[in-house]
Amino acid sequence: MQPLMITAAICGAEVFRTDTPHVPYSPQELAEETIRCRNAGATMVHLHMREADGAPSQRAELFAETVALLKAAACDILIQFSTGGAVGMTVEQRADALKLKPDMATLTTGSVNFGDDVFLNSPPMIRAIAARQRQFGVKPEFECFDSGMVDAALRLMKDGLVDAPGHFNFVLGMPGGMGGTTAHLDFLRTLLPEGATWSVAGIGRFEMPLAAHAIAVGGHVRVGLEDNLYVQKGVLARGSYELVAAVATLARDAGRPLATISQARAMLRLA
Ligand code: KMH
Ligand code: ZN
Repeated sequence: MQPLMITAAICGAEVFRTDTPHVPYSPQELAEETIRCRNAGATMVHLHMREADGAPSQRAELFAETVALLKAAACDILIQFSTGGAVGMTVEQRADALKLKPDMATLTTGSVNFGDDVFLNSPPMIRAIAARQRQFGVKPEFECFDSGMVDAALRLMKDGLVDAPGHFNFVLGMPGGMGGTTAHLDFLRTLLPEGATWSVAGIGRFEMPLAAHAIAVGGHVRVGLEDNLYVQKGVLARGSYELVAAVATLARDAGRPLATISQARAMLRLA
């Protein structure tokens, strides 16, 4: 079994200080939280940005500042930018920061009801983001909220718009998307091409059970305040690092070693 990669999704676009005081907003706070997650065992950080008042943002200047702080602190972690941003953002807003050439960036391969909203990803929008990722040599992580999104990613491969076999992240248990049981995850795994890597991000109460299942069956795991605020029922996590630490403990108990950064680069076929 491959060593385990843990992605820390540290702020997202939908979690605010009114939900938890522990969500980072500024580049300084994002960098400090990333370092705590790295120290707890994270291999990759999934980044969204926030303006000073907490408003979701995809401004390249904020991404650049956060990356510069991580580099200055010699934090050796893979950096993944969101291209999902927040519901309602344009493709131009969502994809601008790809010019900074992060290690990876997300690519959601379909539209999905997102709470009471719609997270819109029409085929032309998906192709435009994929093309910009290819332009800057940024590897996509296929963000799949439903099984049809796996099929859509495979179609992009067939059409030569993205490279096979790819890395997939299954986001499960969000109202409007695919459910968060191990049966849902096990079905999705059957759809992947030979050699693909995958992780799972369980939303809310699905986070840790799906993490434990992924550890057992050879997948990888994403956790963090973007997906779940609680480290135990009713107990707010003091940061995404506590959720990363909980996954690291599950992995240790299961006898699954954590990936080094160079192992993660090799598994993900990053340069
Ligand atoms: N905030 C959601 C609308 C991604 O990062 O690529 C989209 C999202 C997915 O979080
Ligand atoms: Zn995200």
